Amino acid sequence: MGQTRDERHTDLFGRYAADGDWVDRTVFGRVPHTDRRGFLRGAGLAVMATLVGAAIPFHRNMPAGFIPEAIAADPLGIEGKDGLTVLGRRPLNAETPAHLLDDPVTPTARHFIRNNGIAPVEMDPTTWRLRIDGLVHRPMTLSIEDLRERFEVVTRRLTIECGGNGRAFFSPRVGGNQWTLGAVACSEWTGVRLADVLKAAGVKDNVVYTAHVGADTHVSGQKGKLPLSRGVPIEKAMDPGNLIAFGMNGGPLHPMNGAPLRLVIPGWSGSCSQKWLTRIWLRDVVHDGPKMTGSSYRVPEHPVEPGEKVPERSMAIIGSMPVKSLITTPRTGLSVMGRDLAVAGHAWAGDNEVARVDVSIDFGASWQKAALARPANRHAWRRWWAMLEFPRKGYYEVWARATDDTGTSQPFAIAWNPKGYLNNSMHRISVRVS
Ligand SMILES: Nc1nc2c(c(=O)[nH]1)N[C@H]1C(S)=C(S)[C@@H](COP(=O)(O)O)O[C@H]1N2
Ligand SMILES: [Mo]
Repeated sequence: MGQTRDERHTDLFGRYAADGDWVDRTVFGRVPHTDRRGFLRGAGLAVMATLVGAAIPFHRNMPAGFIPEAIAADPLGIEGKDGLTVLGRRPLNAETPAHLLDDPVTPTARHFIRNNGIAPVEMDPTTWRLRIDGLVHRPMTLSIEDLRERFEVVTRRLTIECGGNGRAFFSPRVGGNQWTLGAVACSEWTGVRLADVLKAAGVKDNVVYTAHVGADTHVSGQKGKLPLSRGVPIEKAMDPGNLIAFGMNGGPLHPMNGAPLRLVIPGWSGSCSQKWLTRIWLRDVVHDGPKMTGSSYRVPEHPVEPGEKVPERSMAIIGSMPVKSLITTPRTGLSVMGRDLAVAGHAWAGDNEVARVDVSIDFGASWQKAALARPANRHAWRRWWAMLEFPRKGYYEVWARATDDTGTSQPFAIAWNPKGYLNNSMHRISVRVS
């Protein structure tokens, strides 16, 4: 078992993602079922030396479980990803700093990673199978080749935002990954429409919900236990904007973004977009898989006091994500000479359309309308930009506020909720003018 993994995962982080226990055992000689770690040894020492780029003369002095600075200082260390900030390694979660999200189409290297479990080891597109079953007239098992041949292949720019993006700004603090701004991306996805596949399978009249299954495994290592299995109401599933995707930005999907096959359900919480997709089954009840029940991806039906305990029965499942924007140029903390500054970013609005974006340099006392590019297609984020003029030297903040086509704007302050979802409060950056 260790042998094949050895060959496949050439770096420590790839191995950690695939099998952290194996790494602990091999690199640090951890004593199973205890927290005690042994010493760097044999194969582990060789791996470590490769990673730091040289032999380690004093390796005997390294404390047990020790991660060398050269590795610790590496932001992610995963091939094909660049500039991401790591929030957790097991499961692996990493977000993108706002100023690195400036491209209209998010490069694969900059697409955030949100894993609830451990990515599968096997991601071979030639042997991958997708099962469509449950309440359908014609259950199907499809290869990626079948999908390409039997259905129209389309390419669309689709925004994916994690329901917990912005959680770090809640007060009082709530548990979970402390996402700041960067659990959002708009890559160009290629695949077939989920609706076309479901129509081919023949959705029965009594279907109310989809249920999505992926090939990732639970962090506990328990066999058959899914880390996450979410679904959407059948009406949302039949929206032609949803894709079963096998292509990302003109290439294959990145292993951490669900290779070789995933759902992209734009407009709704990223959790609906199952990665490493192996099965979609149709149900006559609201799906009750892991992360569908309890307080997961649910918010209070009525506003609550910050810190309040909210009973589960007063929590509703999150649907469309709220209107939001980012300032991606310039990065925060900039010092500028001269009085003019170009600012730009993106805006998106779940299943709604972005209607306008405004910017302020005087803490919201007055607003200036930003220019807004057309979206490439529905559910793509829209580029906005503005030219600012500062009246005199000093400290400024640039605030951006998007408004959707229902007239709803981003709030200044956040409506607190127990799990820290849907934080769409305005993004602001600081600028010093000299
Ligand atoms: N199989 C599987 N699919 C998954 C997840 C997961 O943990 N396992 N995480 C979901 C969540 S919560 C989000 S926000 C998106 C993130 O997609 P990304 O990691 O490609 O950015 O994937 C979703 N799909
Ligand atoms: Mo998420």
